[in-house]
Amino acid sequence: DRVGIRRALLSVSDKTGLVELARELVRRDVELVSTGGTKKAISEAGLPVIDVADVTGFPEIMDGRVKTLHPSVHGGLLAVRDDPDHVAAMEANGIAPFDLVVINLYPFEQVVAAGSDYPTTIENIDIGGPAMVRASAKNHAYVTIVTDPADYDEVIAMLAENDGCSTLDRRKAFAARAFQRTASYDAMISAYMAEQLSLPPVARHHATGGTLSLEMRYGENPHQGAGLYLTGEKRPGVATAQLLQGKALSYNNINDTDAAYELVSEFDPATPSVAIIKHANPCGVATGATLAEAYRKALACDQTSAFGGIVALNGTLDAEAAVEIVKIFTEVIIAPAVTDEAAAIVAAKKNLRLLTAGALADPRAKGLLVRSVAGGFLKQERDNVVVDDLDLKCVTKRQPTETELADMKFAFRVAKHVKSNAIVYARDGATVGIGAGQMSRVDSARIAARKAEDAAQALGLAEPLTRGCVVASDAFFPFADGLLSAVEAGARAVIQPGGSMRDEEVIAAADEHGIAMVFTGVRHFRH
Ligand code: 93A
Repeated sequence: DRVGIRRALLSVSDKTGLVELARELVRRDVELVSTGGTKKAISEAGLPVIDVADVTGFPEIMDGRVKTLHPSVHGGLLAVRDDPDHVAAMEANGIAPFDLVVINLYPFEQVVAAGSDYPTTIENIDIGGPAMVRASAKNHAYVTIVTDPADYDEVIAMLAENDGCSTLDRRKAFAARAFQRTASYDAMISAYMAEQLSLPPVARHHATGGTLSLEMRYGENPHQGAGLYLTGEKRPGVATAQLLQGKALSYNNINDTDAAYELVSEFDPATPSVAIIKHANPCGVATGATLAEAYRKALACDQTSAFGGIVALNGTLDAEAAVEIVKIFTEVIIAPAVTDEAAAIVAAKKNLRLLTAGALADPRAKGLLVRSVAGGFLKQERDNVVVDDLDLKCVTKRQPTETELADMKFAFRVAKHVKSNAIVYARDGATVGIGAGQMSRVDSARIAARKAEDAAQALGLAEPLTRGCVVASDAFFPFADGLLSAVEAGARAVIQPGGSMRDEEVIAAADEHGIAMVFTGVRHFRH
C-alpha cells in the first residue's frame, strides 16, 4: 500500500505554502518538476526544480494554454506500475512516473467574483490543471494528488509517519477531495456560462456544485455532519459575510442568520429596520427612527422568543443599537457594516458572533433555491416579489387609511419570510404578533393573537397590541373563519393575496365588521 515519493509534479496558481512544501520534499530527496510560475517561485527559494518543458521537450505554448498537456506528463500520471505493458510503454517512450502531484487551479471563482470581463474570465478556465488532477486521482493506486494548500501539512505529516512514503488510505482520501474540487470547478464554470446566456436560474448550478467553505461540528443535531458550500453567487449574506468575532457559526446559526438577513434586506436602507429570528422564523420585526428604536420595538413583539436569537439590521450597527442588543443573550448579529464603537461594545460578549455582509441583498434579484428530497433535489427561483411593486386592490367598502396601508405593506413584507401558514399582526411599523408554520391558517391567527396578549402583559399594557392593528396573511383565507379570528383579535385592516373560491364570503365578512381589505394577487408560501 505504500509508495515511496521520489518524483513530484507541482503546478499551482495559489503559491501559498509552496516553498515550505518544496523545501520539505527536497530535504527528502524528491525530484521536483514544475510549470513556469511555480518553477520560478521554487528556484527563487534556492531549491532545485526541473522545468516541465525539459520533461516534455516542448516549450509552454499559446500563452500557457498548452504546457502540461503531453504524454510525458500524463503517461507519468496514469501508468499502472505493475502492468508489464504500461511499464514497457514508459520505457519505450522515456516516461518516468510521478508519485506526488500538487496542483491548484486557475482562480476562476475569484476572477468571476472580481467582476472581470468575459475574455479574462474565459482565459481563467484551467484545462491542463484539471486534466492532471483527474489523471492523478484516477491513478490513486500509486499517485498522491493534493489540490489545496490547506492539505500540505497533511502531506508532510504522512511522509514523516511513513518513512517518506504515501499510504493507500491517504491517497484515496486525497483523490476524493480532488474529484470534489474538479466537480465544483466545472459547476462554477457552467453556472457562469448560464448566467452569461441569461438562462433561467433553474438551469444554473447543481446542488452538488459549490466549494466547501466551512465544515461544521454538526448539522441541525449533534449526530448529523454538515458543511457550508459557496456557489459563487454574488449575493451579500451569511455565506460570504465576515465573522468579526465570536465562536464559529453552527448549521442552525447559518440557517437562521440567512433568514434574518434576507428579511431585513427587504427594507429600504433609509428606514432603520431590525429583524430578530428564532428557528428560521421572525419573532419580532420593526422599523424605527434609529436602529436602536427599531430593535426595541422588534424585541417588544416577543421578548421570550428573542432570547438566544439572531439579530439582523439593515444599516451600519452603531453604538446605540449595540448597547440595546447586548442587554439580552443573542447568538448572532449581522449587519451590512459596523462602527468601531459598536464593535467594541459587542466585543465585551466573547461568544456573540458579529457578522458584516458588506451590503444588503437585493430582494428583487433573481436567484436559485435548492432543497433535497429523497433521491433528488428541488430547484426553484427565489421569491423576488416585493410588495411595493404590486398592484394592491381594495376589495371592501372601507378603504384603508394611509397609516393602515403602510402597516399592511410592512406586514406583508414580513409575512413573506414567515413559514406558512403565516399570519402577521402589525402596527406602527412593528410586528405585534406572528403566527408561523401552522397547518391551519386559523391556528396561525390564534397563536399570533395569543402572542400579542403575552407581549402586552410583559410590557404591562392594559390591552393587547393587536387592538386596531393590521393583519397580513401569506396566502388567501380559504374561509371567513381565519379572517374573523383576526378581527376578533382586533385587526381593522387585512392584506392577503385573494383568489379563494370563497373570496365573496370573506369580503362580506370583512364588510360586515367595517374592515378594510386589500388583495395583492401574489402569494408568499414559504416552507
Ligand atoms: O492553461 S492550462 O489550461 N494548460 C496547461 O497545460 C496547464 N498546465 C498547468 N493550465 C495549466 N496549468 C495550470 O497552471 C495549473 O493548474 C496551475 O493553476 C497553473 C500554474 O501555472 P504557473 O506554474 O505558471 O504559475
